[in-house]
Amino acid sequence: MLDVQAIAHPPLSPHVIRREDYTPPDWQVPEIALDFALDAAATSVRATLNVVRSSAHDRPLVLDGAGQTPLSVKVDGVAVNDWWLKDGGLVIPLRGSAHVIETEVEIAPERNTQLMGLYASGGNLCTQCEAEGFRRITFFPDRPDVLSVYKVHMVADKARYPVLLANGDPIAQGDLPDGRHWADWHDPFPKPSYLFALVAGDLVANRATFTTMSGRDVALGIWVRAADLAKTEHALAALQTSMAWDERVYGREYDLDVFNIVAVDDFNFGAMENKGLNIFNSRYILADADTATDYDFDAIAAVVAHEYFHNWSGNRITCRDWFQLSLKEGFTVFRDQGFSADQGSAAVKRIEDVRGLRAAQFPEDAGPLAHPIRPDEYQEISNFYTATIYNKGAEVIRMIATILGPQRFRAGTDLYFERFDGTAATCEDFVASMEAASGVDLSQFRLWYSQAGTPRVTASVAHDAGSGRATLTLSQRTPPTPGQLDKQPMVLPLKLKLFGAETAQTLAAEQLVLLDQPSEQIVFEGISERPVLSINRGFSAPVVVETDRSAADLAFLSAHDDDPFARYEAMQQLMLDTLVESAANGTADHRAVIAAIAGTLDDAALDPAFVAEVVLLPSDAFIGDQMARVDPEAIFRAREALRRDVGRSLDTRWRAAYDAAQADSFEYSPAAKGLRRLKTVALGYIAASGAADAAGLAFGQFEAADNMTDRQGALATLVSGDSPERIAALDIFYNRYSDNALVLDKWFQAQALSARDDTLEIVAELSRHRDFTLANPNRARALIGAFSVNQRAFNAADGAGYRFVADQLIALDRLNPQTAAKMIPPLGRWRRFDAARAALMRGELERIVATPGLSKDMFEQASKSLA
Ligand code: 0A1
Ligand code: ZN
Repeated sequence: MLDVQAIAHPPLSPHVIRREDYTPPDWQVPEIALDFALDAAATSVRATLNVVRSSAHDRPLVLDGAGQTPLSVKVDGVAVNDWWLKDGGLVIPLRGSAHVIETEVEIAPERNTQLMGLYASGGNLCTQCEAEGFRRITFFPDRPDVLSVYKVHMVADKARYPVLLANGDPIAQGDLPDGRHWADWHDPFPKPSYLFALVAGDLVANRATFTTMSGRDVALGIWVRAADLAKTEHALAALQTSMAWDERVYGREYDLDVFNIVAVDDFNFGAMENKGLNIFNSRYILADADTATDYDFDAIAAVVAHEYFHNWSGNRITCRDWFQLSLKEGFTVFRDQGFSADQGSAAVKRIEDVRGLRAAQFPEDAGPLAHPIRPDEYQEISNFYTATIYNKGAEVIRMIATILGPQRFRAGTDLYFERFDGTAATCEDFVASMEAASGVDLSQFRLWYSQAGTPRVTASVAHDAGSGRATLTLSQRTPPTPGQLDKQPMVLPLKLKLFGAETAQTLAAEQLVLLDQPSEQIVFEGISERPVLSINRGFSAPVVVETDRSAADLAFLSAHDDDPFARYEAMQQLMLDTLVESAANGTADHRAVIAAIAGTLDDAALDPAFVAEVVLLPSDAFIGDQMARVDPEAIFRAREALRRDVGRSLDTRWRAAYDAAQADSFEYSPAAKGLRRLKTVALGYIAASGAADAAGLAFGQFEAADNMTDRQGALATLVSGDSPERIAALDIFYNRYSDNALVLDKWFQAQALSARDDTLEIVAELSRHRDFTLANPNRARALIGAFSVNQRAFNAADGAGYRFVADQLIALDRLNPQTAAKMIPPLGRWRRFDAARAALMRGELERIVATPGLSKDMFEQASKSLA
């Protein structure tokens, strides 16, 4: 069903919001009382706002709104007619310095397909207010620097909605004679409207108690449908672990008596940190061995931790305006990365995070949608929940931590929390706290907040054997990005070390170099043998490093470097050099890669989880990122040829690794996860080798699996092939899980990511499947989102992949603009392709921009992608 509110603001004359135009709010709202008569078809919302004029001005009160008409407006208890609507908002002239404003509106949650504001999901009612959803519920100054204490009264049918939750603490509840019941909640912490939440539903809780560092008991509850209760243990354990971790690592204690999490099936993002009432996409809560992969388990713990950590980095200290989004998001991602690193292998976690950064953020920084982590302007803020704000933002915090060292960094975060608790702060406030606590001058470092684009560093070492002197020359350059043609040199913290090429001894111990000039030389004395450079160890700076290291030197580092990330990186570079050459020339010498992989597999001292990461070839997309022009077919052929060769040449080793990784029964532990990972990687190489028994082996794994990791790993191998086992596995999988939406998403996604020639036909067919719907964001992303990152199928030379995705996004935009707009970037990569593909991609973007009734979300993404 169409969402009438979506149509209320047609785009086409884009309204640009600029950071430099920030002015403090004219009116503050220290208190708000909300009264909801909840019903899916028609919910009445009465709001009572205590408003206070912020300074000596004569401007009226302007409350944001989106499509509602007030049923009544009262000022100080008296109904008034002197108000008007402007841009969806409510304008009320007021005389005094403080007033009580009452408004009443009616909204229709079941018609809200945008999933912003109050909406229905699976028969329950829930809210999503970040960034600007609260204005779809009631008239309010919907901006993060207006902090209010909220009282919420809810009334609803008791049979349909037996559970009524909101932020803060429960105050009272009771029954009404007409079959309805009511509940009152009160949140004592002033908060911005984007952190408001309520839930009404038929839910049950998995409960526990957490005792905080000062001895207070907090009642924890994870609320789900009764049938899902058994799948909440992992999330509940992760919540308790996160709470203890934040006390230990950052000294942060939880501050309310209850902490509730609700899982919902229809959600635009991953989860939301509403004060005391987190609302989650159910994929980041529900897990058991039969339905969730190890990746899912890890992601659940990371997202639970992320949202919990926001209680301090986001809620107690929020953002002054949305340009400061990375203040809470970059810092909180950095915090959740640290948490996850502490739960298992820190090395593997770092590799995964960097792989994610390179897959999502580097292309963004190199394309038409590039923006600094603190943007200067936006049309639709929902489009700025990006890998740049989140993941590059986290890398920027990580660099500060690296430059300051652990003690001074902790002193800096303590000072930040102390100085800005209870306020709406800026990125500048964070950096200034770091400087004040450490004495380190971060003036030039601040460029990381204002300059977009990924810096490129070149590094080369010249060695003079006679004098024993080695000279390292470093230089940096940041490519132009839209609106920023000239870049200044940044501060790049580069951890580096020199090894002896013959002896493998350390010639120069690890040091942290702060490269802050366009170029610099560092001289090492007493270097008696030819040095091999290990640089950007631990990925200490989020940059691209170009070196003149030979294949032999990279192979050497892949075997000897004592920094696990650098070791992985050397292998990646060796593979990339080989693949790029092969994609360009149609062939390359595979021997160095094969030998290096053999050496890694033979190294018994290595953690299997780490081995599994190191022996994986870079993705098609990342190979393309290294090339002046992306040729998806050539890349695919080069990668398949290398996979086949590695599979065949090391067949015995893959089978040995595969057999060694068998486990008696499922266990979720870092060691068991590592073995499962290596097992499926080995299976992939056995299949790539073309071995006659590969499909049988995969099908055997599929059938025997007592967990989703093994089952999905086998399915992923089978779906790219052409065996009878492929059809059988897809059928079995579908029938077994046809009533489990999260697992069906995996079924759709596996087929969308397939390397088969007919993937587009299969995906188009699946888009008409009775279980496919664009109305559920997880399902839309599983099929359309996954297909658009399938480099070969999406970039089919005739443009059919582009057309299919554009058709789907145009349809999705009518329901859910936020989710549709997030899937525009693959079409915006046209500059990286040949003229024919570029024209086809542009054609689809132009068609999208010309669509009548297009949302401003889509308009911003598509029009900027064309520029
Ligand atoms: N603050 C959340 C992300 C989030 C943003 C917007 C949303 O609107 C649909 C939902 C969630 C986080 O960082 O987890
Ligand atoms: Zn967040």
